[in-house]
Amino acid sequence: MDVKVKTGMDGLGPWLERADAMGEIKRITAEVDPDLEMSTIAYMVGREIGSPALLFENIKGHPGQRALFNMMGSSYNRISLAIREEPGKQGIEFVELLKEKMKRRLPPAIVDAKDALVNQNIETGDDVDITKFPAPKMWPRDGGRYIGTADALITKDPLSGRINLGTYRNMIKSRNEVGYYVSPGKDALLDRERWWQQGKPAPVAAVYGLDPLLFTVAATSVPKDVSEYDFFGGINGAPIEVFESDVTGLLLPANAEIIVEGYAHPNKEFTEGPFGEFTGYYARPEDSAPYIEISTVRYKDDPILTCALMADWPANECGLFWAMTRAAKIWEDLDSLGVPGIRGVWSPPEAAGWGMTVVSIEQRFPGHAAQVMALAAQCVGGAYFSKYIVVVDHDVDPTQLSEVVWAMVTRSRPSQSIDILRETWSTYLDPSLNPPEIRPWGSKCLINACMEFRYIKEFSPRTKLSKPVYQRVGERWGQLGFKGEPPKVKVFEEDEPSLAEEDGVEPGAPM
Ligand SMILES: Cc1cc2nc3c(=O)[nH]c(=O)nc-3n(C[C@H](O)[C@H](O)[C@H](O)COP(=O)(O)O)c2cc1C
Ligand SMILES: [Mn+2]
Repeated sequence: MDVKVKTGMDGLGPWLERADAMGEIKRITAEVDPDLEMSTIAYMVGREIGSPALLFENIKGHPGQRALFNMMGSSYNRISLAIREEPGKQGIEFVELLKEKMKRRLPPAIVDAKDALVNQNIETGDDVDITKFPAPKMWPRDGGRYIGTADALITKDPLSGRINLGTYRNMIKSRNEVGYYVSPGKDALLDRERWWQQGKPAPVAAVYGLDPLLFTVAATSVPKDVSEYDFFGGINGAPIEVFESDVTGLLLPANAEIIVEGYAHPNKEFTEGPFGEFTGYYARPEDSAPYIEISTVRYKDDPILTCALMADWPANECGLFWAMTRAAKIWEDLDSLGVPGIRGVWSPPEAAGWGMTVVSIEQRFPGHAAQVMALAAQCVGGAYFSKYIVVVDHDVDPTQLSEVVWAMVTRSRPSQSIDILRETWSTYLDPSLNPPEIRPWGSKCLINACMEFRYIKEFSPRTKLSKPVYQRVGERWGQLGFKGEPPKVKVFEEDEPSLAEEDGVEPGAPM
């Protein structure tokens, strides 16, 4: 097909160029086997925080094809580029910035299909062969090759027309069939069921090489009636370019690397999995899953397949970016509910990205901490999978697990401070839910690790440094015989916060 190439502002290319210029991309030109070898290298490199993205350029059995692993990994630099920011921010500052960006929504811009980069190559019918792409087998006990990991599955709600993007694992079934596993409650499943209820096959597309921002929004829980395309536009600051497919009618990203498209039929399933998951386990035994009968494959010239290894932290590619967007979305949810006093939200990447939420607050009124932990546990951004929700005071840095644990053991009383929520939204992928028949129902532990508000005035004062003395010592740090910068300290005696704000309530005052 003769394509008039329009240079996409979005897509993997512009990001890759910038990350490359920053020295964040490591090219591997030696021959590597897609069968366990790419993933083993990714795991080994991923053990180091901040390790580079890996572009495999010489893949056994797939001459001329390329695969990108550890796209964002545990690197703030590459995640910053993905959200269209200069590197520099991390921790709570980063989450707060992303939260503000998430508040904006911009619908996609529809471009002509012939201008779409991804339409440089279009294959249909007997020409469809997805096995030519270098899909990896990630873990020794995986049930097959997973072409879709750092991907976005595109579906549509037949009633509202809302286009959904979600990241789902896609295992190759054959040259023109690919499975997709969806946990209960996810939008791709709800969309599929609506088509099937109407007795129609469900239109599905899957993007296998994509802008890391598209991957990010596809992997984040956003409201079910809002398209992830709108979130992309908001964070990007400009709409994503899409075209309307003449095959399924779905809106597809114009600047994607690879897109497959077709229909999933009711009652057509195959044995999918097992798959080494984000929890660090082969969590769901092999079971049946629907698949897409692929009628059309589109790809850019020299496409790059994006892949995400799922593993224990820090080699878990669902670690840092997932934690950042999840924390930002929870914070945005709390803001939109009008909950005051939120100083920071964190989702420790160590906790399989989604296992734990920490919120730091400035306590303002009786019941404030309990309100925050209940809402953080069940809001749109926070409800899925998470097991431990901890609320801490604002003198505790939620990004520092050592400080969080210290607050838990010094400020919470297990007999008073812990609530359990039962029968919550979880997944077949949680290895702790046994016997497996109880899946996908989970439970959540809410821990109030704040100083008890009722006694906050009498609460044993925390030992804090005197600021003038700290500064004096800092100035003499070298003279005292120490090397380097003096350690940073954030909490001082002088900074004792005012507990009664204008619109707050005096602690202990009757309501
Ligand atoms: C690399 C990666 C792989 C994922 N694989 C799956 C999967 O196979 N099944 C699933 O239900 N969720 C999976 N998820 C989580 C979903 O992408 C996530 O819950 C998303 O918010 C779903 O969006 P949706 O409900 O809008 O479709 C994965 C996430 C990542 C980052
Ligand atoms: Mn969705």
